Amino acid sequence: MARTPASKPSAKSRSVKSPRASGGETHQQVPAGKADASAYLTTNHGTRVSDNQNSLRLGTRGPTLLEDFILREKIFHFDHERIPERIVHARGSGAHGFFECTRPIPELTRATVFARKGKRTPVFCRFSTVAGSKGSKDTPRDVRGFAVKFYSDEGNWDLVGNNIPVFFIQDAIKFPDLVHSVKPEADRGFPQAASAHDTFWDFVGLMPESMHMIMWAMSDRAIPRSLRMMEGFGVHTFRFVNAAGESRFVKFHWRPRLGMQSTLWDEAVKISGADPDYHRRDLWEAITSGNPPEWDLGVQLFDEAFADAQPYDVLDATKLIPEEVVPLTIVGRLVLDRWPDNFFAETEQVAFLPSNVIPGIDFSDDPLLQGRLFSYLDTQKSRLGTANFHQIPVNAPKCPFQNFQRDGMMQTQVFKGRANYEPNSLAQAGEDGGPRESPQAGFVSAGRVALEGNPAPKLRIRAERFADHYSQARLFYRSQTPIEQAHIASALVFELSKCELEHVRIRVLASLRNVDEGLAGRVAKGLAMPLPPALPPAVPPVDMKASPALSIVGKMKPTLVGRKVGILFDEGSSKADIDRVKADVEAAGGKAMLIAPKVGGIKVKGGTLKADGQLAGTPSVLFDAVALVLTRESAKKLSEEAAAVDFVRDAFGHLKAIGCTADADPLLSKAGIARDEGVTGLDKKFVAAAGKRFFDREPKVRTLA
Ligand code: HDE
Repeated sequence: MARTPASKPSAKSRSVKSPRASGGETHQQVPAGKADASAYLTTNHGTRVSDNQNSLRLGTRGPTLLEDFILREKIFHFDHERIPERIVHARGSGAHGFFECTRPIPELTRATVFARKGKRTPVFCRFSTVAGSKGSKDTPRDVRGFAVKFYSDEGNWDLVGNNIPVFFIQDAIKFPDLVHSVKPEADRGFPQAASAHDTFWDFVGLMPESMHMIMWAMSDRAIPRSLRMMEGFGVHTFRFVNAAGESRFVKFHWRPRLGMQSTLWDEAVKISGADPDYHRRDLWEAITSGNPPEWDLGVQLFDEAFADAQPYDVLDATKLIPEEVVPLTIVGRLVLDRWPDNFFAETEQVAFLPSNVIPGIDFSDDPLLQGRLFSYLDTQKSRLGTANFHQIPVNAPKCPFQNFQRDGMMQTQVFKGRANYEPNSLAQAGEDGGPRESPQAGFVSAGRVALEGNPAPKLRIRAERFADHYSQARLFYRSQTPIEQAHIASALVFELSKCELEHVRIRVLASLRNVDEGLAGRVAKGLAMPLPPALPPAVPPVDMKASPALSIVGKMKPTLVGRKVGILFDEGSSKADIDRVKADVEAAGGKAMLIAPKVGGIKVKGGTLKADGQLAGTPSVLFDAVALVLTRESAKKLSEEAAAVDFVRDAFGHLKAIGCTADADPLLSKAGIARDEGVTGLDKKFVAAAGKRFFDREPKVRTLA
């Protein structure tokens, strides 16, 4: 096993003395004879280091000696600190927590995770964007990964899903094409973390099956306000299998307890400049301040007869089953309450495998899922460098695991005895014979038995029932509120405007006509292009009953819980007003942050006040609502300050509540703000407004398609 430090050294044993040496450099040293062994700086092989500031050289000014094994080991290790980033989902944030079963379902699945009420299973969860590199921003328009590793007592179960319930493609063989098309273009190396470019939309136009997912990706779902305010989905149809071996289809849904919320596009763009780590910081702040985010886990259950009766194929990952047709049963809750100790060791090295299932959970024949069962194991070898990546603590099961696999790079397990094969009869000689298979307790694939006597032919063919590419795209679009439809249309106009190849835009417009004529018309108008003839659909779309659950607006909660309010003040502001707004916000469950032109301490009426953020570096996009506690003089002064004018103009443009008194008028008028119901006083009305977005304001601040 890898050696971990035995115990944390006490602060006392860590005490250092810091003499300065002849070259003026500082040496931090262990006091002679006082410390325990863990206080000493050593090489990776345990040799204590005498000087961590100077390499070994010939004389005082001569060349560095090759003999210096301490220098070489340190630089060698540093040179290899980076590992290949994930090919997709490179940028992510993770957290530990637990899953608690709230409704046992042993009749449906023998997975022990769902065995009894109150049972807790530790988890590690990683959220991610898809297209951007590891160092890219948190708020591009993109799908978000939502991957959960359940460390169950019968092995690890990884539910590796997204925040959108459908996918771009139906067959795994198209995945490299999809990803190549959305990544920075091959010849120029840009754009980073963006789908708004030729090659992506070229691919989309030629792949009508992507159109349902495109509706979701162009909707506000793709610009979430917080990782804590988005839904998650297993996407594929899976199977539950009970102890009697009976199986049912299941789809998994995560529902955020804070409700859903998104940013506006303009806001998301600005946040990426103001705080590229916006979502990571938000998750970190929530967890480290004792407000663990929570989701409910819902399952949709159905059988073969239901599947056969649907006009689409439940094995087609571009389709969903409206929850109005098959309602969700809530079976548990996910709580993320512990930030990782080390980002690299845990969040970067965590390896999710859709092939990680446990008895009680099984795959369906969804061709996308089937391809994923290969891909993830394969990619971990190239990313983590060894077939032993499962031994890294964040990946290792928390239940006992043993088999006859041996050796390989970075083997950390020290196996005893000679049983590395079976069958063996070493036990007869009193030796340990090792573990054995178990037909009763082991994983048995559901439904495989029936196929054995009657193997189906192997074909490279797609089932005809996969052919309807538009009905659900239409369902999604038509289930949105008017403002959400306008956002989808505007997002399409924005993205297609970035496409330089005109024929790419034309084909997408032609495809959109099959989704909704109104939408296609709006996008064409927004591009100032004529509508081309519709693409001939493989199967004519049908109208499905609208599903209000697909819209976000209805799922927003008018609450300050999990939200942040920025309180802008300056010289002469009333401390009493600031304290009151802050207390009101906190009483409503929100977090308040004080913003001022300078952070160190400003004279206000009633004392001196330090700010949490400097105005120029803390724009209003980082808040859900803002309060302006200003005197008329400071409002006048700040109206000459671009950061202050933007602070107010953006809050208004992003449809947020603004609390202020009439003294703030000079700043409001410089920002061109016409008061509406979202602009309140500094009283309780502000707190009530602060949990909302004022969508009615939007047509007044920007033209939507
Ligand atoms: Fe992934 N995907 N994917 N994917 N995916 C990866 O695995 C792949 C798909 C998803 O936080 C990779 O460890 C193929 C659907 C998440 O570490 C890679 C196909 C869904 C994450 C890979 C898909 C996902 C990944 C890259 C088409 C939603 C991040 C690094 C069949 C249900 C997990 C890695 C984390 C990561 C392959 C499609 C979700 C290359 C071949 C559909 C959340 O193996």
